[in-house]
Amino acid sequence: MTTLFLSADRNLDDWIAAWRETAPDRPILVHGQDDYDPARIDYALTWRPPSGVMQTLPNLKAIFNMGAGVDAVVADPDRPPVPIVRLVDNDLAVRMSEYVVLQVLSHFRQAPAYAAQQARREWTPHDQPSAPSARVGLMGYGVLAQHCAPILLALGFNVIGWSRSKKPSDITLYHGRDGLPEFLARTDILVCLLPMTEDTRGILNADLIAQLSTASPVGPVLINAGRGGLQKSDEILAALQSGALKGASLDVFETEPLPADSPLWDAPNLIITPHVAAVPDPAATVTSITSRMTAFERGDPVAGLVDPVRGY
Ligand code: NDP
Ligand code: OXD
Repeated sequence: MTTLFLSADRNLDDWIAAWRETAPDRPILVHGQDDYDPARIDYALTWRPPSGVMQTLPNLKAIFNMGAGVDAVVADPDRPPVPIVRLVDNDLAVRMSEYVVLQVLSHFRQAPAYAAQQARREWTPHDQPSAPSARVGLMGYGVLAQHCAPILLALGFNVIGWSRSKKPSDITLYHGRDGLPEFLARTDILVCLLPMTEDTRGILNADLIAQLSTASPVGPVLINAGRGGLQKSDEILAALQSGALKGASLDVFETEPLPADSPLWDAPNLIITPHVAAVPDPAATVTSITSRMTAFERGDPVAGLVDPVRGY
């Protein structure tokens, strides 16, 4: 079974090395580097695949994505109608939890304010609420958010979630558009871990921000590690400037890299990171991908199978 590495913009060197080390019995070819016969390709291993290539692979059996978000794969209208498998991996979940906890604590412990004071050599303590008084709302309660929740709970935060469907959960979980207003009204620090779909595009906007709780002295805060297309950047910028948002962390942007002339770079209390919330480690990740290829070949259940209608 031959796998074609297919990415428009990811440096694949580490992935290729990890693959050759971990799965020497599974041949790989790299689009853009190797000459190959399209009829030989059984699997595509994708990250933001260049459009038009997958449709040239007549014997493609499945698409395995190098990331959890498959929006760039689903967006290719000409891809063959084969199963898409997204990345579900413990290493990725741990990394996302690190990012989320770092950002929640940064805003909760008023790190941007103290950093600004330090630059001015200013010594001014601010009142610090206790963690149980702050409510963290996990928007999108999937694999990654469910890994974050117990860590935030262990720190003492109140944690609630919002998902598309109703499902059993250890935390209070709201669902669907009907459940959104109550979820937002009970959220001081919003963490968005939604996938990018037609339903979620632009959901992080002024209207949503206006519905967040203003009860906590450290909120409302918005953290987005999902996808840039979920956010209306100009509305987030305006909310930061007006104080409607006390702080924000954005890891993802509609245009990446974020252009140097974007006004977001100068927004108050905004922490910008360059889409690094959870970057999969190839060595750790190749095994989880190849083991799911094996499950797929045996006809066993495959974790991370994407529903092409839902788009995630
Ligand atoms: P999952 O598919 O496991 O979880 C997605 C969650 O979002 C589910 O709870 C789902 O609801 C919910 N959801 C989807 N659509 C809607 C909707 N219309 N309304 C309400 N809830 C909705 O994904 P992961 O947790 O694995 O990953 C989440 C996203 O994080 C990825 O899609 C990717 O975009 C992003 N990501 C970003 C990274 C970074 O470095 N910045 C790294 C890795 C991922 P339900 O449970 O009902 O299905
Ligand atoms: C992902 C990402 O979707 O890295 O995994 O953004």
